Amino acid sequence: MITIRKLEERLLELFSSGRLAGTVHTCIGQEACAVGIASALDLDRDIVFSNHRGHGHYIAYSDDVEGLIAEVMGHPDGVCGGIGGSQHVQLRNFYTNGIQGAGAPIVVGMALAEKLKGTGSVAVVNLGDGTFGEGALYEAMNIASLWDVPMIFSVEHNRYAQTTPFELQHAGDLSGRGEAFGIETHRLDGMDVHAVAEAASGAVARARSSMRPQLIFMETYRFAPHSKGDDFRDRSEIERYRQRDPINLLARQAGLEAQVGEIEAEVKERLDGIVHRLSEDRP
Ligand SMILES: Cc1ncc(C[n+]2csc(CCOP(=O)(O)OP(=O)(O)O)c2C)c(N)n1
Ligand SMILES: [Mg+2]
Repeated sequence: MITIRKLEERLLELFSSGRLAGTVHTCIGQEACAVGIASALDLDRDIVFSNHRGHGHYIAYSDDVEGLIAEVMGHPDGVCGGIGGSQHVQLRNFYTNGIQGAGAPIVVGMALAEKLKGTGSVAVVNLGDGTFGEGALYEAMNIASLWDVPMIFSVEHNRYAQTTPFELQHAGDLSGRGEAFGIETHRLDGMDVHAVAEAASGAVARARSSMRPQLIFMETYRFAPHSKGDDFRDRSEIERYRQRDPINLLARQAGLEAQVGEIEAEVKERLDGIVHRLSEDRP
């Protein structure tokens, strides 16, 4: 989680100094969602299909910090040769797509293919609350449930789509949308990595054994702007959520508060080395 946090902060710095190609959407504040879900997967066979805010999902899946930074810098050592950028990252069974909701029907097909091949794989699609405005998501939920597809709808409810609060976009209860299609739903605190890991491990096991889709609905918050500077949220609201910082929460739970600084320093050294090498070696 600290690696993801520090990587995202570094990407924002690199963006400000004009060293990134394209855009970035950071997941600062949402690290527990990415790490908790990845901890429940069998990374040799399960599939992850991420969205525009996918750096944390990718690092939790691969720990490929260098491949991601290089990719976002447009460097040929990037995981996709520096031509995909932040929103088009692919490695082994990890994919991203920046079009909201596009991953959902694709994952239905991927997970169905795995079911037909008998591999026992489960596929996860990462979604934001704003993406509940996309019709393709409901078509995906319908077929996933109707055809018993072993997949997880992983929802990070950070309360906003860009700067629009969810209450101004959606009528009714977002967390119950999957249940309308008969999809078992797990609601939890997305700031608590243990809660996410526990719910995800149960949901993944159920999807694998019963072939029934599952929905994990995580209440979370993003501390940084949607992308770089576009933020109209109330400062006091951001401050309130910062009190529930998932890294501090985990450090407290684990009694590791004294070690956080040390881990941050190690991560910083790793990032410094990578950025230095990529900057020197720029083609
Ligand atoms: C189909 C489509 N429409 C609009 C956009 C532009 N866009 C990118 S992210 C975003 C908001 C997404 O909100 P949410 O699903 O809540 O995810 P979050 O950014 O909060 O993680 C929008 C409108 C897009 N990428 N795809
Ligand atoms: Mg959102």
